[in-house]
Formats: sequence, C-alpha cells, structure tokens
Amino acid sequence: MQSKHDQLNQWVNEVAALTSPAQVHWCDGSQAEYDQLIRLMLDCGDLLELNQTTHPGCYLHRSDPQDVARVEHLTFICTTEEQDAGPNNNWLAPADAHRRMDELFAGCMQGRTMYVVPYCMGPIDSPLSRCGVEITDSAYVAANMRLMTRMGSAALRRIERDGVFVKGLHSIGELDPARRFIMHFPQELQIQSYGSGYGGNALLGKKCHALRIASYQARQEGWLAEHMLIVGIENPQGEKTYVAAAFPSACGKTNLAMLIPPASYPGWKVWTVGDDICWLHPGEDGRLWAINPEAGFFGVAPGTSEATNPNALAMLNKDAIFTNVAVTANNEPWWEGKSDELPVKDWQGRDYDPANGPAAHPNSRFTVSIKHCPSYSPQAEAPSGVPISALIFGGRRASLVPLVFESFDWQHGVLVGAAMASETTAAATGATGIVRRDPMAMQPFCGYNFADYWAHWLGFADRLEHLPKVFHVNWFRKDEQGQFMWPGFGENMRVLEWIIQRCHGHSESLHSPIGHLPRPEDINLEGVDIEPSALTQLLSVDRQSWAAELAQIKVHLEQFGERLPAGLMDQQQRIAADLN
Ligand code: GTP
Ligand code: SPV
Ligand code: MN
Repeated sequence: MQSKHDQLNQWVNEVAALTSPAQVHWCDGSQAEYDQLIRLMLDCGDLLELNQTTHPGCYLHRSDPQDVARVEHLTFICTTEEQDAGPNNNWLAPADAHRRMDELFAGCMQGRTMYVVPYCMGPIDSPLSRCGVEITDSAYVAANMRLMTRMGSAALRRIERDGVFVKGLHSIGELDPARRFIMHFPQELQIQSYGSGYGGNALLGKKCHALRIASYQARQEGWLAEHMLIVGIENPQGEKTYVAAAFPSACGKTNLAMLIPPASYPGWKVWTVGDDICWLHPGEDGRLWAINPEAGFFGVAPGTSEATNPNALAMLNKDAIFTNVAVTANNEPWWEGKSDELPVKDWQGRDYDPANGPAAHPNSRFTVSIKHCPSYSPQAEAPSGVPISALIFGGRRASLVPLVFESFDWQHGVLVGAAMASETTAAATGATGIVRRDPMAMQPFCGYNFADYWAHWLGFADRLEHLPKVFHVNWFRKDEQGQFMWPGFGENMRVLEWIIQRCHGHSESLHSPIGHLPRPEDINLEGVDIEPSALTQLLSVDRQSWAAELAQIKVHLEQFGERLPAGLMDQQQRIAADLN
C-alpha cells in the first residue's frame, strides 16, 4: 500500500499479480531516484556514458534495431463501437483487446522491477492539467518520464486529491515486433502497451495519453488536445503574440518552437512554451488558451546544428539522454547534420561505415527537460496557459503548397487542417517521403473518428468570441534540382512576422481561391539570400494543380460518409468552384 488512493493501490496489486515482477518501486521523482535509475542502466548496459567532461549527465541508449519508431499498424483505439474510432484508426473491441493484452502481460515482469510512475501532464497546479500513472518494467521509461513530465510525489498527491487518473500499463516484453501492440481504451481511461521500449510507444504520457486519450476526453468536455508547438513571439516593443502550430512528426515543430530570429530582426524574440503537444481551452474572455502538457523534449536529433537550431544544441550539453545517435572518437553524441566531424560508432554500436547507411538513426532522439531550453518561456508554467492568436498548420510538400496562406474564416481554417497532407518521415515505421493526408497532424494520434473531431473543431465558432486566425505554411518546397527553395529554420521568422501582423490587423494580402497570401513585398527579405523569382514562385497558386488537389481532398473527406460535418464539404465545393 503506497498511496492514499484505494483504486490506484488495487490496480497496482492486480497488475503485479498478473505480471509477477520481482519487486515494485513507486517513483517519487527525486534526483536521488533518477541517479539510481541511471546507475542501474549503466550497470546492465542499457545506458552508455557519454563524455562527462563535455557532456556531464549525458547518456546514450541504443534501442533494439527493430524498435526505433512509432508503429501505426500496431496501434489501436478500442471503443465499444467501431464507428467511434473511425476510418482513421485501427479498431478492436475492448474485450478482444483486453484478452490479447492479458495473455501478453501474464508473467511478463518475472525477475524485473515494476515501476509505478505517477505523472502530471501540465503545470502541477493548473486546473487544465491531467494526471496518469504508468506502470512499466523499463527503467529507461521511468527516467525519461522524469525528464518529460512532472513525475513523482507531487503528481501522486494531485491524483489522491483529484481521484481520476489515466492508467497506463507498459512492458517491453520480448521487444518482438510480432508481439507488440499499443492499445487505447478511451472509455476506460486506459492504455496498454507491450513489446516496445521506444518513444511514443512506451512513454505513455506523451502520444498515448496527452493526444489519443486526451483528444477523446477533450471532445466530451469542450476543449482540444492537439499535436502542436506553442510559442510566444515578442516584438521590439515587448508585445507578445502566442501562436500554436501543428506539423506532422519530424516536420519542424521543435525547430520552430525554439527559433532564434535572424540578425535583421533586432529586438525580436521567440519564447518556447511547448514543442509537440498543446491542450487548448476556451477561456472566460472568449479566447483560446493553451498549455503544454509536457515538461521536456523528445526531439529529433538529425539536422540539429549550430546553424539550424543553436538553442537545441545549447541544451544538449548536459543532463540529456540520447537514443540511437552515433558517437565520435571523443565519445560525444553525433548525428547527420551536426558537424563535419566523422563518428567512430554508428547507432547500433558498429564501427562507422557509410555503406551501412546513416551513422545516427534518422529517428534518433534526445530527451531533455524543457527548463534547459535557453528560450524557455516564463509563461510556460502559467496555470491558465497563454492566449492563442493564430493556429498554423503545415506539412512537408515538395510542390504545390505555398510558403504561407491564411484561411478566409474559421470554417475554411478547419478544412485547411482537415485537408492537410505531408510526406511521411522516419518518426513512424514504413516508407518515408510518401505524401499522405495527415489532418491537423493528428492522423496517428486522434483517439476518435475524424468526422466527429472536425465537427468538434467547427463547434468552436459558437464557443469562442475571439477565434484565432488560421494559417498554413510549407517550409519544404523544392526546386527542379531537389533543393529546398526556402532557407527555413531561423528565417521562418519572416513568415511568422507576416502572420502576427495579420493577427493585429495591419498587413496587406492577396486574395486567391485557396486563401489570403502575402504579396512578395509583404515578406521581409532583408539580410537573406533568396531570389525574388523564387519568392514569387513560393507565393503563387497554380490553379490547375490545386483543382486536382481539391478533387483528392473530396475523396479523402468522402471516406467519412454520413458522419462528415456538412460544413467541410461546402468549403471544398466553394474552393473547387472558385478554381475552375
Ligand atoms: P516530432 O518530434 O517527430 O513531432 O518532430 P518535429 O515536428 O518537432 O520536427 P523537428 O523540429 O524535430 O524537425 C524534424 C526535421 O526537420 C529535422 O531534421 C530538422 O532539421 C528539419 N527541419 C525543421 N525545420 C526545418 C525547416 O524550416 N526547413 C528545413 N529544410 N528543415 C527543417
Ligand atoms: C512524433 O512522432 O510525433 C514524436 C515522437 O513526437 S514519439 O514520441 O515517438 O511519438
Ligand atoms: Mn511529435
């Protein structure tokens, strides 16, 4: 008996009876406990020490080579009605899923320690935060949960007070892809994950709780759980404008969240509130308020450099856990794009040989507390969150989609989100570089039928007096040579500037059938090397190609049949007609 919450104690006992661990450890979240977890993992080889002179408190974990990313085909939403999960999810009846999972979990923790990990998603004193308890047999998961959530005694006290919590049960099992499932039971506030130790499959507070379960709860309770970064953009007058942006996995959220404005933007600053998940609540003032439920980053390593993301590099010099990166002769972490140096060991611990592919896995990651981020926002702990002026959707589109456009209104904005598409990335298993629809960047994460989700989004028009403006961006257009046409990273500030000017009502735009676009002269190009002709191309709308896109969007929406809210097809038809 370790808590003052009878149901929690009872559940822990039931799980222990099912899984037969050698011992049970309730995590208190203390530094001493974290140090002990690290020591244990160093002793058993789950962690390797990196150079403690240049990178104190930094460690490397090499995951099983068959367990390096999310697995969408093994991820299920188990609602009583299949239609409630929708065509966007894999579905299993709850009873079937429980039977399958009970078989897998039976006796699976023999000889292992079972960690009971209480955590709070969101500031510990915020009424908008929600708690969970993850039971896991992975010390790596327990340690990462301490970096990424408010984990330990304070969360447990809140759970004892609140009563309600999300139950997450996780075992690495045999790390056998044939015995791997990530099951969600939104009606039971329950998650069960077996057979993976990686990221979103195993750190159950993140995608499983804060998006799949939370999105389901949010619909019932009148808020939104989104795959969005949150930033405050401060102008030289000291005014801060907060925006949230949804880009699919590995499409630039972490980078935009800690952007450093270019030299030609003196006095401007970007403050990081969150880099991956955003909970949005209507406030009493009629605006939308956002909190970041997380307390740390699980960020993509490749591509992170002094040139692209100096803030990230600065926070990775201490107290970070790296997963599946390479190491240099000096035992420092290394990944493609970091430096010109060559590594000596690849992500699997083999001597580096370019014939084996990239030295760091393309989905290699770092885990670090958000408090280490140089641009960490003083408002990140605000119990009421931050007020959102704009929502930004975006994806990786080598062609067609302009650098930026603004929706005409909220309904159109919801269509822009629902119609989003992006090239697949290494964040999930399967082919990369394939364009697929990824509505609101939530395709892998929405815990219920997208048709109902879009209806819920549309409903905010009646709930909010001050709706955020909705934009779409694309940093990833390529030219005929396959080169990115837009410099991206810090230079994305130039697009953010136009967006916030639009929010404050003082900027020009050009009307097009797909939305408002900036005129080329509305984007500040001072101090950046980009051909005016390239910018013109980045801001143009090719009617014929867009007409084809709208036809595809229609097919995409039609999958949702009768449940699709009428407003979306109206928008699609209006734009298609305008284009012809
Ligand atoms: P998840 O953590 O998977 O949700 O990813 P994310 O959306 O946070 O993506 P992240 O910022 O980690 O970027 C993913 C990859 O895209 C990295 O390799 C970045 O270097 C690269 N990237 C980010 N922003 C830009 C950009 O503006 N332009 C270009 N060309 N690449 C970018
Ligand atoms: C993503 O894939 O969107 C991530 C990484 O943020 S994971 O935690 O693995 O979902
Ligand atoms: Mn993500």
